[in-house]
Amino acid sequence: MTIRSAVTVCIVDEARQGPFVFHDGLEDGCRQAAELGFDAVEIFAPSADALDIEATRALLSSHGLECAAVGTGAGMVKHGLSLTIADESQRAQACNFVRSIIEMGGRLGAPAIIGSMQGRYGGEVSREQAMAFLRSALDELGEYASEFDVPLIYEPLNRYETNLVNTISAGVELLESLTTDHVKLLADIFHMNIEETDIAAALREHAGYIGHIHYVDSNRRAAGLGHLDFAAIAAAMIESEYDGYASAEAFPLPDAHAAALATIDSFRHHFRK
Ligand code: LER
Ligand code: MN
Repeated sequence: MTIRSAVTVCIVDEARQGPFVFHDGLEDGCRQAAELGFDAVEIFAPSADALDIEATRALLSSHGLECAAVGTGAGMVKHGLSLTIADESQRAQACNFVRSIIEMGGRLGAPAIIGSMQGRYGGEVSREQAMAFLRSALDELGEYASEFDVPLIYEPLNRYETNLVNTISAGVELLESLTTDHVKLLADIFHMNIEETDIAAALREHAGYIGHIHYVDSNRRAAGLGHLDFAAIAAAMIESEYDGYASAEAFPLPDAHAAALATIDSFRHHFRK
């Protein structure tokens, strides 16, 4: 059983204000992550073409880093797409965008994350219809991910970002309704702080379904810079034998270096004692 540390690197211009620690290019992010002793980086890229896979592998290995995961949110942020959008051809485009990111991640040994690309129901699309679109996309994309020997990571989001799946238990219900078993959940502690009754209890109860964790505090600052009880959260992760990354998807506050440093300090304090 191992819990490994990761930190986010965003190279999407449109997401400069987003909750990612490093925003100054992949080389800079990898150098700083390695200097601080992280095991991995999580990469948020504008498209699959934006990364030269061989060069990225070389960069990661020169720093002794793994790729923890890759984000698909640029499909929403840059192109306004989602897997539950009413228009069939736009849904197909969304699916193709995610497929391309799954392939990019797969070639780096990393799973892709479906977060904001799940979209939301409303207007012409009923809740039932949106959930049917989402299930069909996750079934197809989960099977595609398995071709690269990685899971697909699905992330419940708080109520202000989606009206589809807000809690880990609702995520488990969704996974149980799929035909593929290659989809795992992302437990984002920031979203959980808004939606769960008890964060540590939810992590314990649904441990078998959780494949990735966004390790971040109540205010979306680095762990330790908000008001969450990370001793209880870490104990739940350790005792439920979580085997995956604790990845800092946090705002670069007060600056990127300080956010990364606070994260790795919290990580070492709770997981490497
Ligand atoms: C969005 O709020 C989020 O948490 C990301 O990980 C998913 O796009
Ligand atoms: Mn997240």
